[in-house]
Amino acid sequence: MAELFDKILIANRGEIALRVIRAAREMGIKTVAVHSTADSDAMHVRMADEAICIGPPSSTQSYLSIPAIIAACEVTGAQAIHPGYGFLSENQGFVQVVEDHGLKFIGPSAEHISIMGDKITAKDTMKKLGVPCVPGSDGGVPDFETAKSVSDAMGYPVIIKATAGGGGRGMKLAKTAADLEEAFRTARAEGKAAFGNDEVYIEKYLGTPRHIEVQVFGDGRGRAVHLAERDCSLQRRHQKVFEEAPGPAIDPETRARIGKTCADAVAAIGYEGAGTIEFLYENGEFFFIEMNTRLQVEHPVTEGIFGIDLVREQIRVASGFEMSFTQEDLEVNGHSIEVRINAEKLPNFTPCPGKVTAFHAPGGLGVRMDSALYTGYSIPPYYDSLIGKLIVQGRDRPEALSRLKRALGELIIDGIDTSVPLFHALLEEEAVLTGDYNIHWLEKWLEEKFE
Ligand code: MV4
Repeated sequence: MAELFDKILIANRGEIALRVIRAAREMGIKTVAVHSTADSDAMHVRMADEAICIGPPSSTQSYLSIPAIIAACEVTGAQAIHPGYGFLSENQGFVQVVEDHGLKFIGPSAEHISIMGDKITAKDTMKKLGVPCVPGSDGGVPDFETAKSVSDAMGYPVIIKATAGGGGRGMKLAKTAADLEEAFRTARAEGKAAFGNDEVYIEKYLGTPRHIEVQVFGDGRGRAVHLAERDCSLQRRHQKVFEEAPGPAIDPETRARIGKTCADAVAAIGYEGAGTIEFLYENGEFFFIEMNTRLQVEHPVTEGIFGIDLVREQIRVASGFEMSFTQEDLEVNGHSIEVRINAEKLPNFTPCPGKVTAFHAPGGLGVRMDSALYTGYSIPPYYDSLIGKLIVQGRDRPEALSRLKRALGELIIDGIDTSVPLFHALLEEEAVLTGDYNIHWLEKWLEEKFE
């Protein structure tokens, strides 16, 4: 008989730490926060049942310190660790250490993290599981001669990607054969310098795709479901700014088909917990690019359209329970949109930490504000600039959009600059109102608007 943990430790900070504490509390599970000396006054420290200081401000010496986090579990008697996103959430070495100490990592196995962390292995695995992939080299490309013959045969443009990269790091575009040598050599050099791995692979470059990602969830024992897709095409420098579910370009039949493909794939490998399968979507076709083996920042839009608590399910399966629903129970309801609120000054998105002199979260029907801000809080300069996520839910996309505009109008964050003005401006744009955008739309718009 499975039994829930009585105490879990959250190896993260900010809004995602609160997000995990909330799920745990509803399940009757006690929570331990960890924090750096810069975060003594942070909301996650106040909200958790217990808090432990694990080091100085620098992430490497605190939120990324494996020994400090393991010691905090031992001191408090926490039985499991939720990593949130970022920090140690996709670190297979950490998962191994956690397991070696008889603790449970709330997330997938070290092996699954490792398979998906290497982008060539990930693609090869997905291809064998019947997931449609971007055409390209089969595996790594060892030298320029191979790069040339693969690319010439496929046709240009092509993109060279570092196998240890991902999320836009270590990619080089070759528009024509003349650009190939330079792109190949720099991709390798950057892979070597950034990740200590110079292995690269080649893909056909897709010109104007959308970024569509399918949410999957597995119980670690061969059962898995999909929870439809999110369209996260509105990005700047590989940072998402506006995400929605379901995808405005995806019809129910397409959703069911790609969703089943993804669910079957993760079921086949015995995947545990939440995962995201990322695709480029162009001319009605999906092309796998990467899989993220963590809960993502934008998971609330999926929770919105299904009315399901993904963190609760993560904790359930980690403690050996079944998921609380099956695929048949899952039905898309309405439309959900998230905007990421960053402590940044436009037009250059310069990080802008400092004291929040007033904070008021919007409310009302269909409004969710996930944020660790409070009036009087000083945002430290050491961490990510995400300070909140405003998520709205409507019966359909137009209702979600008007609700978003209304909620943004209610939001008060005084004392610092934020990305809120960007969203007021975006909500005046025809392409945003119709959902007719691709991965390049936002950067082009910013260039024209601010340049
Ligand atoms: C691509 C691509 C076009 N063709 N691959 C960027 C992040 C990483 N996850 C994959 N990325 C891309 N891969 C092929 N074969 C264009 C991008 C890309 C992109 C993808 C998703 C969202 C925003 C993007 C912005 C620029 C480039």
